[in-house]
Amino acid sequence: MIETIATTPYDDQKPGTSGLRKKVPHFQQPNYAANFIQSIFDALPLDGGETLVIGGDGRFYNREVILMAIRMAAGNGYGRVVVGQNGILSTPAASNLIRKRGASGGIILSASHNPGGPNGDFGIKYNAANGGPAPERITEKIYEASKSISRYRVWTSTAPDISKLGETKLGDMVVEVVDPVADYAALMETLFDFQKIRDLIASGFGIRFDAMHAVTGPYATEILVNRLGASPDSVVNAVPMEDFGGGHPDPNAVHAKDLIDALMAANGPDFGAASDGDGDRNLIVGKGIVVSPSDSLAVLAANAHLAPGYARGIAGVARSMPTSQAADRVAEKRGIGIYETPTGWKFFGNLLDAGKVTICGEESAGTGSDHVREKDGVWAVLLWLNILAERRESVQAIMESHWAEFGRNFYQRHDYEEIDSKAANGLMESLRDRLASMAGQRFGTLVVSEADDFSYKDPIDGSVATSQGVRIVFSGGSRIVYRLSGTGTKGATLRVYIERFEADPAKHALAPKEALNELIDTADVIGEIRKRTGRTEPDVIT
Ligand code: G16
Repeated sequence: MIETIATTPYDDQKPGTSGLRKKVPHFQQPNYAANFIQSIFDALPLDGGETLVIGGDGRFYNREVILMAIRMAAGNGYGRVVVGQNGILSTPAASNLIRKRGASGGIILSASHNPGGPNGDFGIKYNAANGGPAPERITEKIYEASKSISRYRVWTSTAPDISKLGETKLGDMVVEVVDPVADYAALMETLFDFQKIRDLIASGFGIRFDAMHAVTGPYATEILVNRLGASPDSVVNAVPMEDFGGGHPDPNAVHAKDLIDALMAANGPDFGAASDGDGDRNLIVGKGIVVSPSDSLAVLAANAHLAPGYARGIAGVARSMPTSQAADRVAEKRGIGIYETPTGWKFFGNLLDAGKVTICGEESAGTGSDHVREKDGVWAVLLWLNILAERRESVQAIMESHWAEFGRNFYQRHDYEEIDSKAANGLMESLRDRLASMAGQRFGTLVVSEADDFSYKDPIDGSVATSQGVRIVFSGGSRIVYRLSGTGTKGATLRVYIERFEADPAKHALAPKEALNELIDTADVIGEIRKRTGRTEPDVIT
């Protein structure tokens, strides 16, 4: 029986860069999650009988909300839900299932790389029928619905056991519990030369994949160990845990330090990688070298044709605005399209659907292709392995020859976390106020050539996104970009992105910090970061 439960709205359910993210206790307020899920359903044109994919990254509170979402799907007329066993689905695997099953959409429970546990973070996002994050016109509708919600609909009886594979019914709706890995692993086999990668690994090429006690453990174990022959101990922290083992599942230099240390050791493995809470981000490390996400995008774009799934070449590349312009250099040389979008995977969806681009990437450790409509951590690892298996060179050698061919875009992102929101907004406002007078100003040897607040007009549907980050460009093409994160759950996070192009191969071996020295100092002068936030150092540098 469908029950209609009275509720009252919350005023803070505006989705951010990637869905609604809050602390777990915030989500545990009465009806908080149910309100948001009903707002999703209310925002959609549902005819009844549709298929909905449901899954999450296994973090604390995942199971409760999944069971609720199943009952609410039945209460709102869905014909079928496809749920990952035990509620587990990585974000790219969910995207794949939505597409493969012709679902009208999917609900993915994750706060991505943010920590989990009873006092950690939780999140809900909706992905549309193309498998990609809902575009802003839908997230706006969801937010509007959440502001006036007065009831939600739920099927009275409890949801079926989601630990058992197979189909059951809840009212008229079929609940299908699926193996979270099977369809995804099958898709990977269509894109990459598994035999070549198996040969590489069998030749003694050592790998280490750090699943950070998050969702990719089962995916990496099945693909790298069972199908590609890596030794079982090459996948570490492989068991997903509700609190990620107390860690922070963000594959960066701070939180994946163990992995990086292992790869810096003289007798360490040849290739290291890590993924995040929900499996869409990736970190690539070679023996003695950490590959920056922007460089990784450029290398994958330049070499994708070495993998069978991309043998015919790629149509184009898209990157988020703050991502370094290394990929642009590949696109220019290869004569393919290059697109610059705001931060957020949702902005790539239209370009991928229209066939304008094949590969997309972001500085925030996300790369992916048109095989799904999300960034995909394990995919990036497999494409790297396929390239390494073809080229039989070290990661270091591949990076050096890439820079020699295309030049090197030195790059760093500086994060100032949990700063006072007022101070952060003041800093951004002050920058915006000064934009018009910025061109021509000199800072040391740097002269500003242009300065703006990035806005984007989607070339496919004409939608416009404004205030997407302040760009200060200097003559010669160096850049400083300032923006506030849209995924934090406490205070504000200021991100400062710093980039300089170097054509001279004799200078490519410099450490990024050295190469970017003057720009780093200038970022503080122009942004008045110390003065306005009281911070003298960033919390994280990636
Ligand atoms: C999300 C989005 C990404 C975005 C990232 C960082 O990643 O999906 O597209 O680049 O947030 O956003 P921000 O700089 O606003 O924090 P994820 O992995 O958290 O879903």
